[in-house]
Amino acid sequence: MRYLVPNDYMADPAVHVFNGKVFIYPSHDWESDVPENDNGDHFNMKDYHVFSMDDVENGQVTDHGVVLDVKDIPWAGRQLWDSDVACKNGKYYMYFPLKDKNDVFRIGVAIADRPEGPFIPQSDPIRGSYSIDPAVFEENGSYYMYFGGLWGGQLQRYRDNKAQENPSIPADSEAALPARVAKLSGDMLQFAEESKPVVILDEKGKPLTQGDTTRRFFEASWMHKYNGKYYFTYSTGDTHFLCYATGDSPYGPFTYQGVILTPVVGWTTHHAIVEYKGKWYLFHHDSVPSGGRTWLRSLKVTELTYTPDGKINTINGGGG
Ligand code: FUB
Repeated sequence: MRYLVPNDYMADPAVHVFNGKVFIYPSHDWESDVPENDNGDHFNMKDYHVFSMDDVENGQVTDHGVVLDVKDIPWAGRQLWDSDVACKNGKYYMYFPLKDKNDVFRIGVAIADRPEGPFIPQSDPIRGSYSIDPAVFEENGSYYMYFGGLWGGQLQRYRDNKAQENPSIPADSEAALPARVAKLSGDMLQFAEESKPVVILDEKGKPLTQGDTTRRFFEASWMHKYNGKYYFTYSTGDTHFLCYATGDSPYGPFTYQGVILTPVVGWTTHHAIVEYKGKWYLFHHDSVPSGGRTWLRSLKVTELTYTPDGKINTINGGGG
């Protein structure tokens, strides 16, 4: 286990290997003095840095500085949350959730010529985008964006891509509100299709219910492929687990498999899973260095291992 940026607060890592190096795209936490609430107003981030390294376990971590600032985003309201970056034809596309001037989360795009940025934002968010935590997975030239997050992430304001007049979370006995997935357009700037639900089934083939709080989706989607299987990984939010579910297609359905990381110190838990130089790594965050302040989180990395039958060995997060 290693803290990666000990001199600043960084969270929500998205991680990719570009040009032979590991690039980390985190949220940039800071003390903005906004009081803590269930809406997540205290996560009041206003810019992004990019980090890179060529040795995960011991190498130097290079800070490429501020690569996108909220003041340069034409449609910005507030709160730059978890982003991700995808590469296509030598261009790098950063996808970021941000509240617009009406305090509604949308997903924006910013473009760079290099993985370390700087990223230039488009003038408007992706049409029809909503909620938070975009994560982009590429396969055979198709790019799939997973997104969504409950509570302050506003996913409960929508059903099947339509805004609800009276937002609500499903009853405990109903199917859980799922993350969403949509293929991106050829120019990487829009959705190519209506997003679809990322359904997670239990061991009997039934969708997890909303009341199944230690297993159902809350936020922080990530996708990776291992031995031909698609691993959809996510946070259970208010129960603080990172979990995984596997399937045979990027669209799912996925079957719940287990816990990747037990709770950390801090409320949120968020991650990326990446293979580099023959090993798999879990990048995540906790609030140990800030003394448990949930909005001041620190980036960590640890090795992630699989059993011979493709199960992920559970890692101890060290929290309560
Ligand atoms: O950083 C703000 C939010 O906290 C992220 O978007 C969530 O995934 C959680 O980590």
